[in-house]
Amino acid sequence: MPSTRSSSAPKKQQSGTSPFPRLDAERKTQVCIIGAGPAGLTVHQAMAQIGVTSVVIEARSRQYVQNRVRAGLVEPGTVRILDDLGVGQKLLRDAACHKGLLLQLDDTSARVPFGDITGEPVYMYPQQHIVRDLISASDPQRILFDTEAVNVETGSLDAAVTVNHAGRHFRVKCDFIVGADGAHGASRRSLPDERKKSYERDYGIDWLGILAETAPLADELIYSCSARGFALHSMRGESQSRLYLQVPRGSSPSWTDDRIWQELDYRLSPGAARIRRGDITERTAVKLKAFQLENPQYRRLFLIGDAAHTVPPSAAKGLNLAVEDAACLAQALWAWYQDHERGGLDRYASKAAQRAWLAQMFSAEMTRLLHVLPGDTQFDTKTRTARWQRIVDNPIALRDFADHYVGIARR
Ligand code: RFL
Ligand code: PHB
Repeated sequence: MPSTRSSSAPKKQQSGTSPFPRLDAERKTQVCIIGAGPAGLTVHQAMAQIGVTSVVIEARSRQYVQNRVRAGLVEPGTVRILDDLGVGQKLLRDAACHKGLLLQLDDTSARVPFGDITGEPVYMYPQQHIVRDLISASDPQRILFDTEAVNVETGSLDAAVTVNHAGRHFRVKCDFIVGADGAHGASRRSLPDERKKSYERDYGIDWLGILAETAPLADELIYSCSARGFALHSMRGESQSRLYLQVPRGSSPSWTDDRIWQELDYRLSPGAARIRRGDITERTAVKLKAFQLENPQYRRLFLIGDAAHTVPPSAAKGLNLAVEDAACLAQALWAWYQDHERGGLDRYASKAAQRAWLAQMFSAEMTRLLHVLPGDTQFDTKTRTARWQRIVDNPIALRDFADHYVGIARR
């Protein structure tokens, strides 16, 4: 990010680009962002700081996006980006700082002191709080909630997004479109067939995640692989636990609360005491899949975050990549608006893809290391054990694991 708070002589906002006092006219903005998730809102905040007009189009309500339970683990690089944008204060005040994790395989466990190894901690702070912080920092008129992008057009000189607000359609003309609308959004769909080339891996299992009103049973995360599969112990503050179980594809609805607690006890023991049960206030089912577009740019459309790549949540990289993409694109847009320098925009796609592939690689490794996958044989069990032992015993392997976990391997 071009230290956006102090950037010299940014271009002033163009006149006549006020946000949409009436929704039925054709409107203009410099950058039209689709999606008010962490990726889109980070670009929006960065644009506001350099005096470039942007508008965010969000299909869901403000209430919905501010309460959507998802990520919790935030890398130090992400914290720095948010802090540079002036939205890191609450995170730095409220987040728990973690310097280690427990890796457990069957009945053996080892602590990975990634904080001591890398000099960097990770932060536990709910994704929906990052979303709230970013929304609170922006001009409310410039985020159009309950408004869906239905058509994305991009030429080589200009671009436009057609949106639907309460059944009325209108068109937003812009210089650039940022497709930050997640894995199922309109921007990925709008790519011409010849630009849709992508790479995928489906691990054939799901995660069932719960948020429970019970104190975490340890101060640090526990990643555990038992003969019956994976479990993760995480937390949201001092009185809520965030717990995940590997479950067969599509089976989440059939898991009763009682069965979830029993299975968590089994898979998280013996490295941890039994979990005190509490009310389950939220359940999430996630398919363990990876996806990446070959090229996240088409003319004046730039895809960022989950729209460009989704990673399985095993290594907690999705939110962090989303914010990183946003910062990288914001810097390129800044150079363009400042000096008409287009090198950054031209390089965005390959830089973002390269970083995302490193996160894909580590997420795939964590997924293999910690899950019993369909079709696994005793051979896979043995190689998993060998890999686990190598990370635990070998300082170079441990260092590499720690570098990827805290995100410095992508810098
Ligand atoms: P988002 O957050 O999905 O936001 C996209 C937004 O676009 C809107 N939208 C549209 N708006 C207008 N018009 C349309 N046509 C639209 N179509 C969609 C949507 O309503 C939405 O508001 O994408 P973004 O910003 O790229 O952010 C990505 C992250 O949300 C995601 O990668 C992370 O949550 C992944 N993830 C984790 N990442 C981490 O870095 N650390 C973690 O600890 C972590 N844990 C997780 C996770 C994801 C999980 N699930 C549920 C998939 C844990 C879980 C369980
Ligand atoms: C979470 O707290 O939601 C979380 C933490 C670590 C992961 C995935 C999810 O690897």
